Amino acid sequence: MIRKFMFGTPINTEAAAESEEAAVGSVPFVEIQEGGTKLFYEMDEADIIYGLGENIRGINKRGWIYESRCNDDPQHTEDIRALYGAHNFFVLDGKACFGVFLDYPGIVQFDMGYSHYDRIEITLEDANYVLYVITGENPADITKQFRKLIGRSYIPPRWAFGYGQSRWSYKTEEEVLQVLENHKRAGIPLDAVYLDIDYMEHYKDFTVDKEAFPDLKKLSGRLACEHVHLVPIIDAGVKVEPGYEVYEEGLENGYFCKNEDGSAYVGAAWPDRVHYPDVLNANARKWFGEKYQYLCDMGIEGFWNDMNEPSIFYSEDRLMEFFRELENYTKVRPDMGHVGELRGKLAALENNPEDYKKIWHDKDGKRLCHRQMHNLFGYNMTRAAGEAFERLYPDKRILLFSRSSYIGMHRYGGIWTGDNRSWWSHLLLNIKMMPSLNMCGFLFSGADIGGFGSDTTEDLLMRWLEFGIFTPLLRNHSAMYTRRQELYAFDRTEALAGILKLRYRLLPYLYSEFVKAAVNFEMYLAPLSFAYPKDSFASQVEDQLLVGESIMIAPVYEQNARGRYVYLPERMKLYVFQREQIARKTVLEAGHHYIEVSLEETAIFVRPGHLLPLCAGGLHTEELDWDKLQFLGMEDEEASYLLYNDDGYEKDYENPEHYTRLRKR
Ligand code: MIG
Repeated sequence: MIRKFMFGTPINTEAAAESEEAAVGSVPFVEIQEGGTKLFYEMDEADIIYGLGENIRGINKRGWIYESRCNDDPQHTEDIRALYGAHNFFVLDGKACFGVFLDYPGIVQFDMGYSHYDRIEITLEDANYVLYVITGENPADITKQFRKLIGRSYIPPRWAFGYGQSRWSYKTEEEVLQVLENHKRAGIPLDAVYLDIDYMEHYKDFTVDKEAFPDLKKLSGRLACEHVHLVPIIDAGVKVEPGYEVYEEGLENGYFCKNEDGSAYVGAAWPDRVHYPDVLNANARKWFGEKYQYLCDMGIEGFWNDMNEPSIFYSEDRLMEFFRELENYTKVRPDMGHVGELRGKLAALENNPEDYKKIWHDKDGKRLCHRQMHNLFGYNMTRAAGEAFERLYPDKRILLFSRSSYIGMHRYGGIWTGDNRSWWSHLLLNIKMMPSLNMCGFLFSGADIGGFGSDTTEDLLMRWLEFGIFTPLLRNHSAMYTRRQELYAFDRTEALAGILKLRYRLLPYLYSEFVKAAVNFEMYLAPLSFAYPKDSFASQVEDQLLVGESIMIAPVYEQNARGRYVYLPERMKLYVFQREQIARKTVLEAGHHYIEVSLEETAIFVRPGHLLPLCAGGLHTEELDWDKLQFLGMEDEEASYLLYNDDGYEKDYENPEHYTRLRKR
């Protein structure tokens, strides 16, 4: 059951797709204080907290303080509080079992047992919000109700489930063709090559650098013949440059975010001085979204939206102030204190909370300060594109994912988890974060495989791929100046390619499970406890996941490990794949086991009563043969599988023709 409570005059975020009637009576479970800006709950010793979407730490969120404040922070260390998204939904499971969704676009602190291990303390900046309290049988049931409330998750075209190769940046047409060629030559599956900011002319959105990419349409056509898609990046900031069409149009129509005096707000990002499109304003949103057509006309069918927290490298006032202060330093006798001070001041130039107070939006005819609705920006930038695609290409799915997000955005696009590092701990973080994202509706998601920052190693990339092949978004991306991370940059290219080949063999299952999860408001990647709610050990397992209805995975995420401990809540059949081929299989009883999984191996556990369909594989999603499937599962039992498939672009997901009930022969 969902109960909705309104406090003050909330900003309409459109996070919920269904409009519930506000409930009368008092809020159950949580105690509300300080005029509504503080929420409390006393936890029991064994209570578990699930959810909060994109955040650091575990599946169980208890014991840390998280902040919903969309932030461009590339340091995803254990001690930070905020990442790029704001996902205010969690489920408490223990003595009581309930879900809370705080539909509030301002900044929120979720103290989940940080100040006091037994206490949840939620702090909002003001008391204008909608609170949903959801009760149900267990976390899975509550999550499903929540997902229905917020509406169906975005479903990308089928090719987007293929492998994508990215780098900041492939700077020229030749380089892109080289990437394609290298994949072909080495027999590495490939469905997409990503373009980072350098394809643009001086980082101007909706332009192409003519010298580096003389004919992008021709290039995308050439790639399309090879079943490969080009996926360009779009940044939130529009370059301030007289004569540049997007800038001129935006300025003329008042479509940019403003200062208090009504002039366009100036921030800074890659193009240097930028204006931010006021995507909270419906007209500006329509305008900005339709700009994507410029690239669609060149055959582009996918985009990633970046810098949309929005990121502000510096504001001019603050930088000038800093310069003035620097002059004072010339008059002092220098010491260590000054160095520390200066470092602090320099760091404070970036994404300064005070700057967000100076930005104004024009939402539904009202002028509102950005600070109150900071967490809606990335959501609405991506919504701008999603809505435009819906109008311009109603019959076609287009790939779209964003860095910043808020619940509600999950209907328009997916997310990637931003600037992680080539660290083993970030592989584990990826594993733990996925189910929380799924709970909040972000099914189409994934991390930069191999790690974005820092130098990767072959074994890290291999282990990461062995997990990444189960995440819907499967993209290898790395930062400038880091070690090359393409699969052909290592000694064991064939083994790395083999793991991707396993992904393609699994695609009929993974795609089918993904679409069914979206349509039925289910989890695609789930914690074990969602399927085994009565198993008290299962709820403590943080490094194994269920992928759809048929399988459990237990990735290896430690360097030099040749296996790992695994917990089986019930009897399962273990298949160990060496690259894309089955190397061994065995039935394991419920309980604790140590399993051997060498570097080139991937372990998949098939649940009893379920089947895992497997196709022959291919080098592009277009090449897969969905009619010839092999079934993995227990030999001695009856089982069937409901397979979903479509033409990869159409949107009639409920059409019964897309579903086939398969049985083992
Ligand atoms: O300030 O476009 O998260 O994926 O490669 C960095 C360059 C801007 C951040 C994104 C990353 C991308 C990078 N961008």
